[in-house]
Amino acid sequence: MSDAAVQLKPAGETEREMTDGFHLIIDALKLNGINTIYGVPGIPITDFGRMAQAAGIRVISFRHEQNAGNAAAIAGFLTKQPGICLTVSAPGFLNGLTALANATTNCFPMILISGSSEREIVDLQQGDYEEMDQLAIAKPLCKAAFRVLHAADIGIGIARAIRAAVSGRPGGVYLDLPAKLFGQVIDAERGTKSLVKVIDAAPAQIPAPAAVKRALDVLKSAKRPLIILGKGAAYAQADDDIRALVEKTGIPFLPMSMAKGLLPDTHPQCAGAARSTVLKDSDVVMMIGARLNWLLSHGKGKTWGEPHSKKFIQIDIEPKEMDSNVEIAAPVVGDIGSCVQALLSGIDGKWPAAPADWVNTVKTKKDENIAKMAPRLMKNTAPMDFHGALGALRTVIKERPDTILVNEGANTLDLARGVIDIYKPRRRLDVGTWGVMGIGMGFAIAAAIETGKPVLAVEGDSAFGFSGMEVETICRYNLPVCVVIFNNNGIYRGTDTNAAGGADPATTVFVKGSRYDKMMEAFGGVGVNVTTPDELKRAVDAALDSGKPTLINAVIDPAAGSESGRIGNLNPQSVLRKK
Ligand SMILES: Cc1ncc(C[n+]2csc(CCOP(=O)(O)OP(=O)(O)O)c2C)c(N)n1
Ligand SMILES: [Mg+2]
Repeated sequence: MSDAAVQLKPAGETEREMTDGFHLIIDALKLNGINTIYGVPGIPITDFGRMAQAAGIRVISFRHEQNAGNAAAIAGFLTKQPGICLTVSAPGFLNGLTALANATTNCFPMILISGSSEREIVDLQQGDYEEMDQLAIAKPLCKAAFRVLHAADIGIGIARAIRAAVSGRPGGVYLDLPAKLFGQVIDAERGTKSLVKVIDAAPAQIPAPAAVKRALDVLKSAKRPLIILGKGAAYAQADDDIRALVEKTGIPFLPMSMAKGLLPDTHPQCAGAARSTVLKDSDVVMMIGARLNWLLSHGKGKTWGEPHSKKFIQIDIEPKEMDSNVEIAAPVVGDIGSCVQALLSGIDGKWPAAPADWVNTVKTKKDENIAKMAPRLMKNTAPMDFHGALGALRTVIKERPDTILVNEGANTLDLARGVIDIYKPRRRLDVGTWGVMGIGMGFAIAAAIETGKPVLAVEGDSAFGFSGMEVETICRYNLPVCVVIFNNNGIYRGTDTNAAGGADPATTVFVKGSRYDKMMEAFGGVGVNVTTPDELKRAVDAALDSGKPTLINAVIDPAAGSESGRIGNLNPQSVLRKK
């Protein structure tokens, strides 16, 4: 008998134990091991949040649903269980929807659960409170969308949502729960029986032996092989096997942003610092959980050297990913853990060592680039430039490799990605496939909650603004999060001027000399203003030692950044631009 059941005594009937939608949803989530909800309260889900908390689920209340949604999404990435975001109807739902779409794009398993208004009124468009046909709107933006109308279907509805989120290629799922459902009463025994425990939510998908053999043959034939690790590889939690595959083959590897740390960036085979060389000059490229999208220049063009000069091996759970941009010579379709295991079993003592001339070429280039960068990272000037400040943070992470780094911005993102070495899997969380601003505080909060590890969020001043109010949430839950704001007075730079010469500032600049640290102090956290790399390092060390919510305003030279960081080439140009 469910402890959540309520006692009702309908007139003229013998006493029956009853339950309702509120309790069944909670029971269904708990039955499936879901113990955290990220959300914002309001009609019709306020009481649900209270009851979930009372029932032992951790309910983390945010200041804006997009941040709660981003938290849920990254919780999904870190745990391989769907992260849950809970919102109110129409506007709350829409606020959460950006995060749901972003989760789907990045293949993070997440379920957006939104309360919704009266179906009968919504469907006749009679103007209900927060009226919106949410299911129809969510559908094209996520992997699957479901609505539950009857309390007896809650078990199945939640089971479908969980399975859709984590099986195959993970993604976002929308679950629509109309207000009326929460209060619907049914017999408790029937309710309990209706719940579904999802067995093997993400079944292994074993690659075909012929596909594995084809891949090994192509790999063996390579003269200049390269392995690219994507965030799918980080998600898979097949860390030991991936490392073994890379090390047994001796092939240089290039980690995509969120795959950094699967093997340490300081690993002798890491080609991160020789990126352009390995992309251009390799002849066989094996991608593990990485897609040939814009982040890899679609697998063609100048970045990739001579046209048709390469053979691609691609490991992905989604068959449709193959040939998405260029021909894939050896597609291996299956879950990454199973695929890597299968490849490993074909790599025996007779496997040829990676060609020495290629390995040496990559090493020479990499050493050259690292040496070029080194002096820039040691500059201890005020105001700081990006490299000087990042040099300090690079040492922090080297000394504290367990820390989870969250990172967003333009220059702040692109330069930190290159400068800060990551040593362990899933310790770098960032803007992902879309390069979206606003993930910062949501990711930082969920990272702290899901892992219990210290979090360092390195934020452009613009990037931070998208989720900045959540510093109150960080203080409220007393999370070990240290936010560092690279304050260069604006987007890309703080030096632009209004070409019309009027009183309005330029479109990319902010209030000069802002003190973001005072925001943290407003909520009882620690705020620090720093102007040199030494001060920055001391302040971050103190924050991570104390575990206290801290925000460090790091004053960066407003002229130091470049337009759009490293991707300025994507800006369209007016041919009519006046001098
Ligand atoms: C949701 C969203 N809106 C707008 C953008 C465009 N955008 C890209 S980077 C950026 C902010 C860059 O400024 P900042 O975070 O201060 O980084 P900086 O280059 O100054 O270090 C913006 C607004 C985006 N990527 N995502
Ligand atoms: Mg900035």
